[in-house]
This record gives sequence, structure tokens and C-alpha cells, in this order.
Amino acid sequence: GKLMGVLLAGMVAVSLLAGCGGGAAPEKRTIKVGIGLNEQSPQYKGLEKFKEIVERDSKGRIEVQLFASSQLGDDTKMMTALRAGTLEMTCPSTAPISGLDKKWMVFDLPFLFPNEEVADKVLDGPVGQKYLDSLSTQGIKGIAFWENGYRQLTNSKVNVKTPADVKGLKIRTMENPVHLATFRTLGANPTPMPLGELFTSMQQHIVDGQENPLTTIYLQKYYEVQKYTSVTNHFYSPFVFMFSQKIWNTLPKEDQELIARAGKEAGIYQRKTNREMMQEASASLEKAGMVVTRLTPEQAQAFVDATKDIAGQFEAEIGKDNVQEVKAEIAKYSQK
Ligand code: KDG
Repeated sequence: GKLMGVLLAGMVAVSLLAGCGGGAAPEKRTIKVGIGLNEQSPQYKGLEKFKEIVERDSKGRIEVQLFASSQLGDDTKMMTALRAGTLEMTCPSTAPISGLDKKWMVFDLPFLFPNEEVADKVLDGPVGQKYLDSLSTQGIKGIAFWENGYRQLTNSKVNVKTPADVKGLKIRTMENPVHLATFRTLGANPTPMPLGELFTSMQQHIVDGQENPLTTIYLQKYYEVQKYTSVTNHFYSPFVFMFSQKIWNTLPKEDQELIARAGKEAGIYQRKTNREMMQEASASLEKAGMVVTRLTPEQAQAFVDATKDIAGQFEAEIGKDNVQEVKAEIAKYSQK
């Protein structure tokens, strides 16, 4: 009776003391995550999975808040916020990361990855990890590669089947010198612009077209303002799920580990969901009234040939070693 009571009181006192001292009890915290795409996107489904894992495994101690549709700004603005430590997380395409470090342009070279399986192996392997780690010098903690995917060309004017058809089209691109050069080489008139402005720009014919994965074309309702989709697969866009290095450095190790693990796990789910949703997207676009054109092997090859000098043009800026290293990885995993 009495002795038990004293013992219990003592134990409570000890655990309270432990709670106050030396950071033994991790604090409650909130992680905000912003993206450009909307809540229907496979990218957002990945964020929901991340939120589920983090909130479950922290037993509600860490809350994850999600912001879609460029509510917190475009990819570049959100990366700036990460660097400043005013936003925890975002998930840009690799393309705008080249604004921080030019070597990232390597992943956006045209027709680089032969398929998604090889992309997974390269990005999840030691070379991909090296790129993630290198972001720390930019104030960013790279958590994992997710998938935006193969990009396809849409426009309101012509059914594009050959590089010649692209000539003169005003195409919105992401902010990336390789993307701009590729479309210039094809004879287009490329205009970089944040995703948040894209729909209205197409509606008002400020641009004729844009390029994005099929899921984005469908889920962002670009079919309402575009007539033609050509399945060109000209770039493979990885996403990078990333955290503010400044805020990361203040987290206890157990939170860092939980977030890193959840980010990787959610990435596996996100890629799978992305690929599943991609399967349906082409038929959905046709049902919505778009003309979806699959290129013949000869037509597809004409795009590869027309852009074959781009890698060489950017070799110096990216670093010759970096281009060779990524290409060697791709070759290695392509054989198996
Ligand atoms: O959430 C990701 C988007 O902000 C962006 O990276 C998507 O591919 C994209 C684009 O064209 O802007």
C-alpha cells in the first residue's frame, strides 16, 4: 500500500526530471511540405503517405501539413525558403535544382534514361546518393528521389509527329538551360514559366503548349486548353524530396531517422502510384477530347537524332566526369 505509493511517486518524479533535462523527451513539431502540382497528383498521394507514416510512427508528436498547387510558391521559391529555414520540405523536379548547382542538369539531358527501372537503380544507387548528399552545401538535405516521370509534349495547334512539326511553337518549359536548349534545337520558341501560371497562359494563348507527364496533363486539366498530346518521352523528370538543412540540424537524431525513413518509404509508394496512374492517363485524355499520338519507332528516333548534340553542349557546365559517371551507371544497369 504505502510503500508502493512512495515507489510510484518516486518513479513519476524521476521520469518528470528526465523529461525536463537534456532533450530526453523530443518536442512536438510541425513539418510543412509544399508542392506545385494539385491534390489529385500522384506526387500528393506520396505526400499523404509520408504524412501517414510520420504521424503514426511519432505517435502524433510530429504533425505534417501539406500544401499543394503552388500555394507556397513555385519550386524555386520553395527551395529558397528551405535554404532560409522558413519552410521544412518540398519536392521539386530536378530541373530547377540546376539553378543552385549546374551539375544537376545531367539528369535532364534529353533521352537519358532508357526506362524507369534503370532510373530507379541509378537514382537509388551510390551516384544518386552522392547527388542528394551534395545538396547540403546548398542548405538542403536531400531525402530521396521520387518520380515525376517521362515528359510528353502538348499543344493547341498541330499534331506533332516529327521534329519539324515543333518548329515555331511557343512552349512553356521549366527553368532549366538544358530544357530550353533542347526545345530551341527542335525549332520551338521555349519560355520558362512557373507551373502556377501555366494553365492561364495556355488559355490566353501566351504559349501554344507545354510538356509534362501524362498524369499531369490529365489531372491539371490541360486538355481543356490543349488539343494534341505527343508521346515523345523527351525528358525523364525525377523529383527530389528534400528538407531544409537549417531546420534539419536542429532535429534530434530520432526525428531525422524517422523523417528520412518515411521519405524513402513514401517514395516507393509514390513511384508505384505514379506508374499505375500513368497507365490510365492516355485513355482518360482521349476521353476528354485530346488527340494522343504515339510515335512510330522512326518518328521517335528522329527526336533522339535531332537532340543528340545537347549532352555535348552542356558537358563543360555539368562537368565531363559527371556526365560520364551518370552515363556509365545507366549503361551498367541497362545490361542486366
Ligand atoms: O510539384 C512539382 C511541380 O512544382 C513541378 O516540379 C512539376 O514538372 C513540373 C513542372 O512542369 O513544373
